[in-house]
Amino acid sequence: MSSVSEPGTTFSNPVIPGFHPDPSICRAGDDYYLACSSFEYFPGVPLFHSRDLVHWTQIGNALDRPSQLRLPPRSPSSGGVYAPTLRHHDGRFWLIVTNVSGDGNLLFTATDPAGPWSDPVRLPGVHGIDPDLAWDDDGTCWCTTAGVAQIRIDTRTGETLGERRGIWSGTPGAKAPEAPHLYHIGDHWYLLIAEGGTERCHGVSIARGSSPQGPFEPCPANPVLTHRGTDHPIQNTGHADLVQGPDGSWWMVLLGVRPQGGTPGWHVLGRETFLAPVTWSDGWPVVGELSPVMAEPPWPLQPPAASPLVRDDFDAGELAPLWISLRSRPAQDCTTKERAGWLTLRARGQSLDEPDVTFVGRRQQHLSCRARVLADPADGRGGLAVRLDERHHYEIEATPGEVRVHVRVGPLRSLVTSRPATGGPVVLRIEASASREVTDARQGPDTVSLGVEDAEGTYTELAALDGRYLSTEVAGGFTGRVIGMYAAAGTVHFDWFDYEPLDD
Ligand code: 6LW
Repeated sequence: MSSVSEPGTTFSNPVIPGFHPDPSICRAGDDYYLACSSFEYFPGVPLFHSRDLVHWTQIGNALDRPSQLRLPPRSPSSGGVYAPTLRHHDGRFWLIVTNVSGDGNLLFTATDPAGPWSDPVRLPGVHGIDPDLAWDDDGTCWCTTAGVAQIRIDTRTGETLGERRGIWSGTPGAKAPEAPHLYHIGDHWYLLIAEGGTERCHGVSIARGSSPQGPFEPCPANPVLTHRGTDHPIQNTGHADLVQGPDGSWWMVLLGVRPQGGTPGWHVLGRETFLAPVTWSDGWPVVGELSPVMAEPPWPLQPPAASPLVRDDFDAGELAPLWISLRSRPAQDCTTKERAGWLTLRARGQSLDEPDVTFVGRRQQHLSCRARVLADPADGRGGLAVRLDERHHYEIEATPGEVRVHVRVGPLRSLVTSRPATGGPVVLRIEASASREVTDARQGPDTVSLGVEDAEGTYTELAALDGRYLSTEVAGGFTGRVIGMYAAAGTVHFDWFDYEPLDD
């Protein structure tokens, strides 16, 4: 039973911090569910549950087996699984996504969003990304994709029915109409889209018509939401989805970023999920304030009973859903069954420069945080890393005789430092500390410290590195930092993993 807070306080945006982009939300009675894109990571499509739209708990990952998610070993970072749409219809949950590195558009269903989800219904006739699902009153299912184009589909067979038609090209002059979502609200069919691209020009626009096929009349106030520019604490706002709150009011989930280091700054946590209120005027949505601190909605909030654990001691048998790997997770490479209470990783690649190295990590969700592991390199080589992709990562690595810090930034790879080790288990630490104050970027308000702890817990820093090189502005792509454990030779065992926020 979760606690209930008094109305009249505030909540913090993002409601799902860390790399959780392209949110899609649905309501089933008093419960809300939300899905995000996941790109090269496996399992894919994290699923969250909430009762108040503010507090979200991850309940699983929709695509948790190879028959659902095939990511070729050499598929590019920020490839893989693009934006989902999650809907509740006809007593079931429906999820449609695009695997741009494999099977294209795929449709899944579940009776319980925590899983298991079905194997995919392939949609070879649906072209484009950002697929949406909407059902007409007669049960016809319309699949709308970026562009914005639409086609009818048979949800049982994946067959397309009829022709693919362009239904709206967005605001004249605005690029990349994408992330379409269709809603039947009152007498209108509303078509919500993102446009301007997912960077600093991102925005949300809407049009309406009397049929799901259009024609659609654009809202005179488009874009109904944008933070275009570089002077807002939340930027790149777009890729939204609408939902009604418990009291019938309307709300929008969307992606945004929180740059640091001045203007235009850089962001390291990826595109995060934010919540904004929506009212209606003349049959058009009006998006309310979107800021880091928000007046709470007019219903009691229900924070989860237990705050997220700092320590995962791998005693639970199955890995928690927040743990993600690169492209696949073969049981022989990643198991908690070999050494009771330990996570054993068996190397699959030679370094984090390789796209399918054995890696188990979690999204960095706080600008300032501390990650620690007790690693036993046994006969191998591995450790603790913070990565954006194969070309942008920092790691502290243990072997039986040495601890070393490696960095990879674009074309540059370097062994920063090393020191002898006595062998056996060693506590490795990565500490990210950044400030949101607008400071001179040359002061490097974003430092990543890597080091070791002795038996008494005394920390020895081996390297303090500039964190801006692990930002999306440097690396590009659609993800954000992930901090995790890896094995790059032989077998490495991990007794526990601590993740501790050091900011609010
Ligand atoms: C997503 C699309 C987009 O599918 O980026 O920039 C893709 N826009 O809406 C990945 O997030």
